[in-house]
Amino acid sequence: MAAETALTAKVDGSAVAGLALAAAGSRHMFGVVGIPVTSLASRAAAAGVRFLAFRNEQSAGYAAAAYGFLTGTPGLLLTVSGPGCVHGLAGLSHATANAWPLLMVSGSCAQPDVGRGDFQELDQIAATKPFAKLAVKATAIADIPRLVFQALAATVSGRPGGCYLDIPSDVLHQTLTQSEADALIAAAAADSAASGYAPPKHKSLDEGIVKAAELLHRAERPLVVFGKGAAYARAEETIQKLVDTTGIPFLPTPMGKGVVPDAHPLSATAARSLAIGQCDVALIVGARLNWLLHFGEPPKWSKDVKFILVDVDEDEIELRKPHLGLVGDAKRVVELINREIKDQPFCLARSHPWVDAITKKSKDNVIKMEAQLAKDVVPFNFMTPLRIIRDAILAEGSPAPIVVSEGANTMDVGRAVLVQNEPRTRLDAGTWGTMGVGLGYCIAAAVAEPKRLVVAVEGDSGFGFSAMEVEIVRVKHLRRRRAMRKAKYILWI
Ligand SMILES: Cc1ncc(C[n+]2csc(CCOP(=O)(O)OP(=O)(O)O)c2C)c(N)n1
Repeated sequence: MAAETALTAKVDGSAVAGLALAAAGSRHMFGVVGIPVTSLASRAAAAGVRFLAFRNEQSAGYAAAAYGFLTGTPGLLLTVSGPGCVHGLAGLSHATANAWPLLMVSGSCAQPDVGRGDFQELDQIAATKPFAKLAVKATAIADIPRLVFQALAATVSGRPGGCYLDIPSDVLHQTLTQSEADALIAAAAADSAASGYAPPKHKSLDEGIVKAAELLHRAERPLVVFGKGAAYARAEETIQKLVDTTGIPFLPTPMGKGVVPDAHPLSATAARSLAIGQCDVALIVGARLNWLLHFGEPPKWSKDVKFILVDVDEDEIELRKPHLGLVGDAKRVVELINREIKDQPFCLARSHPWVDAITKKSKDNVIKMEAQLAKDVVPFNFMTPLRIIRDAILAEGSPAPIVVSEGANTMDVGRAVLVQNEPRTRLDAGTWGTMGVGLGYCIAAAVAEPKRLVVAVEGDSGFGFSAMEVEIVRVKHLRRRRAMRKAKYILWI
């Protein structure tokens, strides 16, 4: 009798959304509540999705974006309608620019009141569309489960990015029975398992893999470059194997740092200009040939360099027109290259002129930088505090702390000085150079990687964009005593 009552009990749209998010595997949601989504947040929390309440949707969005990168699962952002949605656009667009999976869920005004000047009324589909891979609206309660699963799947399919789900307030208040809700959620989960998360089908890679291995083998000055796409794809073991077996020097982009340890002897980070200026074949894995890599063009790169571009998105290959394009998941493609090389192994000796040139240049540059770092300059320049922070981070050992970095000089100098020996341990302003990401990133890192210490190294302007969220880091959602005990160093730059 009790079970029957439970199944015939009515649940509203907020509860159905919370249950669907939980059923799809979501564990955390970042956002700001208010009309009409307060109940959605509490229903989701009751279903097992922890809600992290922020001061501003902008920071909550940056947190959701970083969470997507760190966990490889969609970060959730919840906002109210109108201005809340507009604030959320910062996180939605940042996620899409960085190719990180994020689902923004916003309440919106009641459908019958559209066009009548309702409270916080906005055409939120039109507002979010330019920044989202998919922007959909639930027009009735029965739509919610299917759209939750569809939008979550879209965030991670192909090139990851931001998606948007709009739930009008009348839909949040509609009801159906618990058993109807359960059936809709089960059907949406089954549909998604059948189609949603399946990797996109690409042309056969066989020919391309043989060509890639040949190009690397025949190159006089090969280079492996990897970015945060490789970090997102968990390609660390396969890329390190490639570097170790072939002896090819490597260069990470800022958030690719740590995919192969910075301390590895074949790191070309300290000889970046030489490496990209003189390499004749560059294997680019999970990194775009955008401004961060000087568009792959002279004068930074040689005009004759042959790019082998590995990207999950065919459009990226079309855009860059590399010598050889390989469409696929970074980890899988590099695994195939490793397998091909295993049949015809080659390894550049440390005495190879190219490796030797990079190693020498790196050593010279490191010696120069260490001489600068050794000086205790007071009042602080950028080098002295960053050396103190670097040494403190290295002293933590493994699991390595996650470094959150923003600012102009702070971030640039920090990139050179701070060492990443484990993947996904650097979070910075990213592809868009976005200031304001810092505190949201810290909160995301603390919940996504609870065993790692989080170290924020920020310029005062960057910090000021989201400083108030520090209250959430320290008081609301981390166990205070643990957080305080772990805060061994607080340095202001
Ligand atoms: C959203 C956004 N607004 C503005 C900027 C422009 N901008 C670039 S760096 C910077 C401030 C850097 O200063 P600070 O954080 O103090 O770092 P420092 O240069 O002192 O290391 C600003 C405002 C930006 N990159 N992003």
